[in-house]
Amino acid sequence: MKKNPKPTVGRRNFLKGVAAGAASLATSAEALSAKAEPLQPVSALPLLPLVETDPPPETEVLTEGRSGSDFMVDIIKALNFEYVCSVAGSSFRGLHESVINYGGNENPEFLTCCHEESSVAMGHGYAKIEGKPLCVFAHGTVGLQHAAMAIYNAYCDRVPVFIIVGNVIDAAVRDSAYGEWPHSVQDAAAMVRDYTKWDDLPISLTHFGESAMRAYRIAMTPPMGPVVLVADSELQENPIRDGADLQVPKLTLPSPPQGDAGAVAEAARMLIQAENPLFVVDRYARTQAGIDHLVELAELLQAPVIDQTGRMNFPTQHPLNQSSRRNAVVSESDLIVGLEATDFWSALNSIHDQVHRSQRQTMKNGTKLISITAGDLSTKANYQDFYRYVGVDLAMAADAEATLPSLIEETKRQLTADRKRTLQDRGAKLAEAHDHALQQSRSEAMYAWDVSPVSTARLCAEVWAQIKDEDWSVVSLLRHFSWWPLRLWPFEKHYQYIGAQGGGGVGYNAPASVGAALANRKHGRFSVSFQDDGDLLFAPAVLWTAAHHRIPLLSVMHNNRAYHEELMHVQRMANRHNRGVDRAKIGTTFEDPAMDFAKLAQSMGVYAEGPISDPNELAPALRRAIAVVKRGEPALVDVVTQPR
Ligand SMILES: Cc1ncc(C[n+]2csc(CCOP(=O)(O)OP(=O)(O)O)c2C)c(N)n1
Ligand SMILES: [Mg+2]
Repeated sequence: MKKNPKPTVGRRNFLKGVAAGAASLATSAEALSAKAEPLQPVSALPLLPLVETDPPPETEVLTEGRSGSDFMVDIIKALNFEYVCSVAGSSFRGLHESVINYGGNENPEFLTCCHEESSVAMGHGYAKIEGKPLCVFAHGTVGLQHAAMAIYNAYCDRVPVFIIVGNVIDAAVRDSAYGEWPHSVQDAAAMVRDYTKWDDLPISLTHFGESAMRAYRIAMTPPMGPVVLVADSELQENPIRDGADLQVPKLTLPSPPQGDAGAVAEAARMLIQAENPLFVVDRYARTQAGIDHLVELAELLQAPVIDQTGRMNFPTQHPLNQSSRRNAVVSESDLIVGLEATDFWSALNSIHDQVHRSQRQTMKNGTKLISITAGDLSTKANYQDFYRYVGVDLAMAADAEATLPSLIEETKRQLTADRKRTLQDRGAKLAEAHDHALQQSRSEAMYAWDVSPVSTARLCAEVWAQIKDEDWSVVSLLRHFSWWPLRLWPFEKHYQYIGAQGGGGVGYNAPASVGAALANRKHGRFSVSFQDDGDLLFAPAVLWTAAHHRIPLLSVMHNNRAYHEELMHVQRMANRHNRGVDRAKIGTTFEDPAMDFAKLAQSMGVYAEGPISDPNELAPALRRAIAVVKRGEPALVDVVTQPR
């Protein structure tokens, strides 16, 4: 560890210099009025006159060698973060400077964000592709307040984000000139504690190092989630004490929890004996191996899979994928296995949203249920993202992806040749039903093919025609887009879809798609996002971040000029009261004036075209935008669309 160099300017000499400057100011002021010479630049002017008094005994130290924040960067580097996403904030100015200078602005590289919600949502999207968190720096109060919704989304989605917030904890050193009083907080993480997995406030550098390693482990152990570390500004900015013995602690990630051997054997027995077993999966697969294992198990049993699409879990065009036939397969099943099925209940029931909400159980009475989920290992009380309680017959508090290999082994061990033969029949029927559903989706996609504004299915097909030969990755939500890509395209690889936002917070899609595209960049993948208009309006400046950092991403606007989901809710209420639906537009649409998203994007340095309402203009516009993305930049095509 380097020693701190001695201060180069003593306070007494410094004040002498000030006095000499004052004398020359008097002279030059006289000269100025006599000769009317041009004004000097401000930087050339000496300081204002000061009366020399006895200097205080201590010296004013102006420079130092290493500060605490340099050690914090050693820790951050040891954690292998590629990026820090951040809106600058003085409570972490020490860390900011250390990342870009001491750390050389490489691993991590500082990415300039324009909203803390975007910083965190970029981390959310990035982690879903890369399988690990990126780092976010935020101001401890106002920054974290802005970040809160995105943290909530990541928490509900069980996605790791590593957040460091600055804070001036010692009231005796706060400088009100920089707003440090309103920007300081007794317990910074308190406001997000209900929806983070862990937080800490280290009070020494050794404590910081250990807490950072602990935070990373906790964030990365299923169920994963965001963590917050508070970096006190004094700890960042004070010099590292001479002789301080600072070590970077070792990090080993724990292997994810697997289902107990007895429970796995029992599950295999139940799966083999069932007449019609079914898998329901939601936040199951993190890796390609997760997808491949589910394919292997489903094929072994010739059992259908319903994908609730929280992740890319199962190939969309695999014959056993029965997601579009949910009610039919659920009602036929006598055993249903939930794999990280966060909202298992709604796969087994349906709700009708009428004056009196009604529910209907879809599954047969007597159907047996198994759940394998790491969700059982961590639940909090306040926020209700744990969904309706389901009384299962066998529950494994374990990570489903990590448990599948042993479940496959056990199933193979118990499966007799006789039983295997009978399963083939089941598979053939399911393949036929899958094929039928796919044909139906294709024919539904043809409705209103030529209509203007453009139908969502047509837009989906036009994009497919242009990107199908790329190594593509869909980095957006698809729910508002009638799920068309999942219904029509062959998704097979784990990075081809990133699922939804977890907590349902709008404003996620634009930054998460930039974060996912950032992760895809080094793999040379082509990232495409179907971007809702209302979502982009929350924090559109993430487009500038994409342009500035050369993040290749094709954003195709699903511009229905509305918060259409909310419009439908207001229509539902108007229907309920028999008052007609025409006024439901009030407060839910963006029509007068219509927004120009191409201009918005262009103003931030993003290549953009549109608004396009004629479907025949799509192909050439998409081709031009794709060429831009392929040279390493973001591009946006604004398409005015049908509502859904
Ligand atoms: C932060 C936040 N505010 C409000 C809502 C309520 N909300 C749910 S969907 C929606 C509409 C979003 O509009 P857009 O992204 O354009 O999608 P569309 O429904 O038009 O397809 C809104 C406002 C929310 N989910 N999150
Ligand atoms: Mg919209």
